[in-house]
Amino acid sequence: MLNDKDLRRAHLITRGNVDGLVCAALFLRHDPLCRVSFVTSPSAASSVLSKDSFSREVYVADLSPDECLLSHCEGRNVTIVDHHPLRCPTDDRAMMIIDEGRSAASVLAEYLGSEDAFAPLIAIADSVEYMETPLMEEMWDEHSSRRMVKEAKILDFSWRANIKDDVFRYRAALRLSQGVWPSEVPIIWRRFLTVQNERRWPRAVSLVKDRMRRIGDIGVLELNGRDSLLGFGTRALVHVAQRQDLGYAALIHRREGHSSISLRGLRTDGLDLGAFTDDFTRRHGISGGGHPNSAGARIPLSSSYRLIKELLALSNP
Ligand SMILES: [Mn+2]
Repeated sequence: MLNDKDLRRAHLITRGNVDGLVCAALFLRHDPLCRVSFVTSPSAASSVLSKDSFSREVYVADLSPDECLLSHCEGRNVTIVDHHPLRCPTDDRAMMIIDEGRSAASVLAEYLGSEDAFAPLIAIADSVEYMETPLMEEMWDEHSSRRMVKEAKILDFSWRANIKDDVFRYRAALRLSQGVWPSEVPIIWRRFLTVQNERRWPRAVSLVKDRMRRIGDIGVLELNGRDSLLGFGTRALVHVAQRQDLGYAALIHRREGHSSISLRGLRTDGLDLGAFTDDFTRRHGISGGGHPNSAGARIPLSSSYRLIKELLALSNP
């Protein structure tokens, strides 16, 4: 007889990139029945959390908690696992497991006590997050850097084939939770081949090279409406800006009614972009925030130039 009661106790809310996919795989290993939601920002996580009144435990991984997210944690059993420095490290509304200098997947793995079989996947998450950890070095030695770089690329390209496809993300994470390599999972391999055969990465990079403007120390790329970087968004912009020795990268995507902004800091001694975005959106709307070297915002269409101007003034004192 079928039991139609929802027996899933835990709900993981995480990002849909490599770090989030590895978090999902680790969590599914730990609790194969868990529910998984993929989101792109802390505010999207808050909205998912506010709609879930059934899960007994909620884990939020790879999303830095803001006031809105914390307000939805009140009175619930929520654990936040992240790897970005926190502006308010203690808050009794949620349990916080925060550690810097490695991927969120690595922090989650330690918390859950993951098996050694997952070490390569965790090292892949560290590398895609640009975190050079001892585990990464160990795995690069053990399995050769050629293999590790290739596996990281396979996983990173696969989800970019269709950035909206969370069913793919769930299936991919479920297969990875068996402790296999990305290249051993047929659905991941096929999506990787699509992105590879369509030459999306080199096309995204050349699009950025054509359209990026240098404003002082900032590489600025403006996109309109349906323009896209073939799934590679800020990754392609950062790649080009870094090679031109710029300090910051700013992606401005004008959509209907607002601009979506992504900012990346490319030097370790740069401005705190999370604090900058937080302050800017407080004054000019609509919402935003993030980490010292990675932040995002939704702002009114008319504020884009002001944002770049302020960033320029602060970064070039
Ligand atoms: Mn991350």
